[in-house]
Amino acid sequence: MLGLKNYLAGGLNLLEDTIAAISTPLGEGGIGIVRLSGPAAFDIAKKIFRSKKKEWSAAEGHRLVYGHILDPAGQIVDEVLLGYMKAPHTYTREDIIEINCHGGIVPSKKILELVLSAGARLARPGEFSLRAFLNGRIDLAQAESIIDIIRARTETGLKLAVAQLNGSLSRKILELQDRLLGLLAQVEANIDFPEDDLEAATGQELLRTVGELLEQVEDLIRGAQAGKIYREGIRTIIIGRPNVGKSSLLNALLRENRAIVSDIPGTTRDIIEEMINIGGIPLKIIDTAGLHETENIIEKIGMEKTREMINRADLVLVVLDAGRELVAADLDIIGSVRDKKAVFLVNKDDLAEKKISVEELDVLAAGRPVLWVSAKEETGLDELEEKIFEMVMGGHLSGTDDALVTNTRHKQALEAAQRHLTDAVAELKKKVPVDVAAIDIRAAWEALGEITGNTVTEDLLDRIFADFCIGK
Ligand SMILES: Nc1nc2c(ncn2[C@@H]2O[C@H](COP(=O)(O)OP(=O)(O)OP(=O)(O)O)[C@@H](O)[C@H]2O)c(=O)[nH]1
Ligand SMILES: [Mg+2]
Repeated sequence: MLGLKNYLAGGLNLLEDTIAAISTPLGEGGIGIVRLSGPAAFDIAKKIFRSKKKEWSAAEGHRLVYGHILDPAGQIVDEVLLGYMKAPHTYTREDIIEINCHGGIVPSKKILELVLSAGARLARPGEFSLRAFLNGRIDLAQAESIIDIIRARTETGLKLAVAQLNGSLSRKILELQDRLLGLLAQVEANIDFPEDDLEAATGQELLRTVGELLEQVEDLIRGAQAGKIYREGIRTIIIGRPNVGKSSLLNALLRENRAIVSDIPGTTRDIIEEMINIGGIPLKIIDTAGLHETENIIEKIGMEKTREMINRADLVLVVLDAGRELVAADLDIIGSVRDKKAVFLVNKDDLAEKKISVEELDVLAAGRPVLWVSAKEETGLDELEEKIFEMVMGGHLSGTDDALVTNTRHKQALEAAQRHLTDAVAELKKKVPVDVAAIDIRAAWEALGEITGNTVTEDLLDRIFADFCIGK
């Protein structure tokens, strides 16, 4: 809360001036939108907009008017639809004007220039959303979910972000904070009437409630792993000797011919990255150059890159060729993923003659799954997708809980709260005076407040909103 006051006192007149930005991507499209928010939004629009019919009045609010944007010389700049929304029922809770012009770089830039010379200030990235937050329309977790909605890569990611925008996480956090505050009030009361048996009784009750709240915090942390996966996805790398069918496998999973496939070993030289969706998880799938002994300098560079990528991958798909016996290069590759989450794929399962020993491979896989697939015939791929989902989500999935924590910042705040509550439990068990434990309870309350923004600092706000796009 102290942070917010600083923010407002920061000399930026944050909420007093009227901000403007182009809210649509710069490029050619059907419509471009220049958006204004702030007390002078209507006055500024009046200076540059003429409607054909009657005068439009701000008092009506939430209307679209047809008309033209004119430059100071009275020349028509573009034909537009102007949307005006009266505070407080708007995105920022301020007066908002949205000028819908023809989608193109020049019209929207020209209109933005006119708006700025008529008295608006260029908005910083995320400043519309920052105002929505500062004006109390949304809390911080909700503001952050807006970026997640924009950046969602699968429907599940979108669903989680929308739930967060609707306040699913915020409600849970506020409930936890409320109960912590209740405990602090109890401790206060205790200090005023410091009778021994009352203190002991309070200590017992605190211990029980703090323990319960700690469990709830830990539940949220457990869900965060799954949430992070839905939001950020999984880096998956396909590796194997040349010609085993790595690129064919990528194409089969993508269901399109993305990578060049040929029977010449060494076909793939560059790293190819694509996104696929497995049960709502965005998978960044990376095809690589075949790994083998070579003197070819270009191939060597490709392989060096592959080795780096293996280290950074969350999951490795090791591809083997059913028609060829395992050789030293295969064993090297298998050795290089000793400590990684991996699936072993014996490709070309359609070949009549199999040269790979199931038993030998089972030993080498060391408990990790071995699947027989054919990229050519597209068999075994459903099992592969199921296996990947299971490996990635196994142990992390807490049902389809709406209030899944997806954001690393939120997870860190929860972990801080967890540490403080754990300390409080330890102290209460040692029967320290309750006001000592109260210090940790208060710290946990503050840590949780960073999620919704009721105990947030200016730095944090800067960091969060800088991550937004301009015009949002
Ligand atoms: N029979 C059969 N042939 C396959 C299968 N998958 C791939 N191939 C063939 O194997 C050859 C090599 O396929 P690629 O996908 O280019 O192999 P790669 O592992 O990407 O090879 P490099 O990029 O050279 O490392 C091609 O001739 C493919 O048609 C399969 O499931 N069955
Ligand atoms: Mg290839």
